[in-house]
Amino acid sequence: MKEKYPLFQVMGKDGKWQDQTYEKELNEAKVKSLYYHMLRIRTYDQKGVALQRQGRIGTYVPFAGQEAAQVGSALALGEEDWMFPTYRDHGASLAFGADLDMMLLHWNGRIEGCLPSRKKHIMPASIPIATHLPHATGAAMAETYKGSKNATIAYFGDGATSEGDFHEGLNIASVFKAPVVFFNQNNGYAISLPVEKQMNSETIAQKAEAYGIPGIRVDGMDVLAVYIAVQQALDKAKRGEGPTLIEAVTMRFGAHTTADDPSKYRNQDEINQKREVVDPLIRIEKHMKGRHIWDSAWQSSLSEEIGEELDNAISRMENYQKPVVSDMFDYVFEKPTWTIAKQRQQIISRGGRG
Ligand SMILES: Cc1ncc(C[n+]2csc(CCOP(=O)(O)OP(=O)(O)O)c2C)c(N)n1
Repeated sequence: MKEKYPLFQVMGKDGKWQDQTYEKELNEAKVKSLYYHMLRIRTYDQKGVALQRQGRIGTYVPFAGQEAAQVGSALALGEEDWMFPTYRDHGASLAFGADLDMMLLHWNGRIEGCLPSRKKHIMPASIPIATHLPHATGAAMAETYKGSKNATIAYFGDGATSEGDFHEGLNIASVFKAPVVFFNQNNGYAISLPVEKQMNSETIAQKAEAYGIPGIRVDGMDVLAVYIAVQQALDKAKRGEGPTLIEAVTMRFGAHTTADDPSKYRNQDEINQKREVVDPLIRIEKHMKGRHIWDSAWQSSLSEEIGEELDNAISRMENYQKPVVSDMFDYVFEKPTWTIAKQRQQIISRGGRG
């Protein structure tokens, strides 16, 4: 099956052109923008893990290693397209235009950070695995009924493809030719379960065959290839030619979440050695150097600007007004159940700010 679904690459592992067809489109400005967003979300992710370790935010979901997959896909979207992310795709959301302050408030456990994005069509991150795939199909169908040309992208992991909702989402999208791109990030693990134990399918892309839609396998460490593959799938969707399943083969460098200890199920030394070789930021840097569009002064000032932006946003998060305890209960159901109403009352009577 790997021969039938070859890995699409625009850059080789050494950063050199593998496929120069898209050279014009991947001009200096575009490549610099892809690099900027990857560096921004890498820095944000490092700070996220550090903040959690220092007890300054709650559980955090790292995505280091998946920056090319997340940025390449997000930057291929049109202004009015819809994004359905999971808990791990906050890098993609930020690259698409999610509000940084709200994102940090979300990780800080604040209700204000859970409100829908004001800037872009970004749905709240799905914590249940794959339940958002039928929703994404529905949103895509709604856009068609409205007569718009907006497409939808739905993110999910390798583990999600074992869920019933994956099947339902893809099948209905295929039957109704919904303008949706199913963007899988195969990072090799569903928490501690390696993909080889998750399924007997050699690839995830081949699962598209069951629904009669195209399946594409792309190197998820190659930001240029991801950008091109997603853009082509979105264009196809917008032409009314239906959905595509894309498998971006990638790697999660860190833990599943900060509540996970990956050393229990994989060899950290091996991972650390491997990440040096496959790091998507190093790959695009090599590519840019090869094209003589790398400028270390530009990179340093970018790095400084991003650090400052993040430090200021973190300080705003920490100086944000104190949380209201009843927020924990008020947004579960439209009308609280008696159990929730009782818990709310108990906390407030113990001195919580209601
Ligand atoms: C419906 C459902 N079942 C189980 C879980 C518990 N759970 C949280 S993350 C996870 C693994 C998901 O793996 P994958 O889809 O590969 O995505 P990744 O975390 O690697 O991005 C599971 C089983 C859940 N959140 N939702």
